[in-house]
Amino acid sequence: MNKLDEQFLVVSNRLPLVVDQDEDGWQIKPASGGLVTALEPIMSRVNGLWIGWLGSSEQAPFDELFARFAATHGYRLAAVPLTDEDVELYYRGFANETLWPLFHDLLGRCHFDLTTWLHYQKVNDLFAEVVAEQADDGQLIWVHDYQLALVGHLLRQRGLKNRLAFYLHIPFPSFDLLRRLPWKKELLQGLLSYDLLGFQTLRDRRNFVACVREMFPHVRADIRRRVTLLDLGERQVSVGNFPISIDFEEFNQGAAVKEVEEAAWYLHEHYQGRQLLLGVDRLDYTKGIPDRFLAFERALEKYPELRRQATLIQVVVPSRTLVPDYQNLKETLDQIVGRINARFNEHGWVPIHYLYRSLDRTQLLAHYRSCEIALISPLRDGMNLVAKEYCAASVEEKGVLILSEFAGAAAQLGEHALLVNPYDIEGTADAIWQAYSMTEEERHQRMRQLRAEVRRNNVYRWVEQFLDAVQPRTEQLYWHCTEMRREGDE
Ligand code: GDG
Repeated sequence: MNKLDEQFLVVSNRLPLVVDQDEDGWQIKPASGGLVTALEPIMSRVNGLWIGWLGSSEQAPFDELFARFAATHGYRLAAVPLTDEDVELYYRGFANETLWPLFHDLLGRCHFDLTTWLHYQKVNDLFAEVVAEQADDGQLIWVHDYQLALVGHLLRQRGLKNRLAFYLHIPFPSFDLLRRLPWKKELLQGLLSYDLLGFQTLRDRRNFVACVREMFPHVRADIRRRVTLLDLGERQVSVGNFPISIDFEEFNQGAAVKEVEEAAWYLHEHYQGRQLLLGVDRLDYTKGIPDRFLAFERALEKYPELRRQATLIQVVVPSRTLVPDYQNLKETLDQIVGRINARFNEHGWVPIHYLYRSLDRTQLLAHYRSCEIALISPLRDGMNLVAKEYCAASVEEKGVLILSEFAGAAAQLGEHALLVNPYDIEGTADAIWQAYSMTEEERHQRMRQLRAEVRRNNVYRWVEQFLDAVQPRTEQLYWHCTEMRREGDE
């Protein structure tokens, strides 16, 4: 294999795959999800390697499955073995009960526990060991997300000289929040071992730079450039914001196929000409689902015209089901939906249709295409790809996007969406009414602009911009990205 074809190594907590067994034996396929959608096309073009945890301890014949995967998908996989204890302390513990709530500004949900922090370091070290075994000189190593902040530092400790890049998919908090973390210094030092750090928004990037300046006053920051340069004396670190996106055409064309059109038509028939509001989220307290239900309830109270004329379809995809906070959230949602539906239900109209499961792709696209309003109101979100997917699939250009000002996506889509503060139940209720009563002309005009934005700043541009900021530049990777982006633009 051509050496140049192998110059990309991606590391993420989970490997992007689903393994299961049917009557034909073991099957392996790529998982769905933002990061996979974003990176798979470039990985297969440059024959990359993806390293991560298998996500379960199933005893599948992984050597054979990985070989089959590489042959069909054009890139290789390598697994980091984690024990149940690792998963409990590193993943469920420090990553999801400390960093996740802290970085989403939800301090009250944070647990600060020395045992989980020590285990976080141990598992990051395990990842670094596997990466060090697999990496070739000259390869760009791109580590993803908050579970693996220390991997770069641990690779440097092993003497690796490769270019190291890191991308944070979730927000980065202000110093006022980060200072609560007992191990903030170690965490920041870990991040400063990368050569390039990428954040979703300008606000995240500024928060990071401000935290570094507070904790390490000797670090000089040149903030005049498109990418901030942090001068640590012996070396420099680039810090940029690169908003992640989607493959616009995949959703645009996918939503236009006959099967989806029929499913969309059927969906509307079922709801008898009402306007449909749509929420699609993983079960997560950051997504603001209870507040959204309360805002919808308030809208029904305040604007009685909505009764029998509007239905909220809320899809909640089960997630982190073993973490107590998530189990409690599930119960809260069941209760609120039950209460609101019992209060308003009349003549066969049920205000909230709550689905606690994921939709298959055809159904997801049909929901995006046919729902008149998307109600996307996270309390805090790194980006929120559902907002972009909704616009890309809105092929009739009649959808209205209601979007939280605390979603990263608001920085790009805020001008033509209806922005809401999800903590403001009254304001969100008013936005629901505004969306419901919006003229067709205004809907078209706003949605056209939203779609143009997502089409232009698609996922290929995200990868291209990120790789463009890696110094020295990885010419071949960059070339592939530019090609892919051009094809996407056409
Ligand atoms: C993290 C950050 C950041 C959802 N329901 C179904 C379904 N989905 C797919 C969507 C979308 C993905 O899941 C969710 O992506 P989000 O961006 O909304 O949220 P997180 O999972 O929290 O992702 C986030 C992201 O990383 C990328 O950087 O934007 O802020 O938290 O792609 O389509 N897919 C199917 N059925 C469903 O029912 N098939």
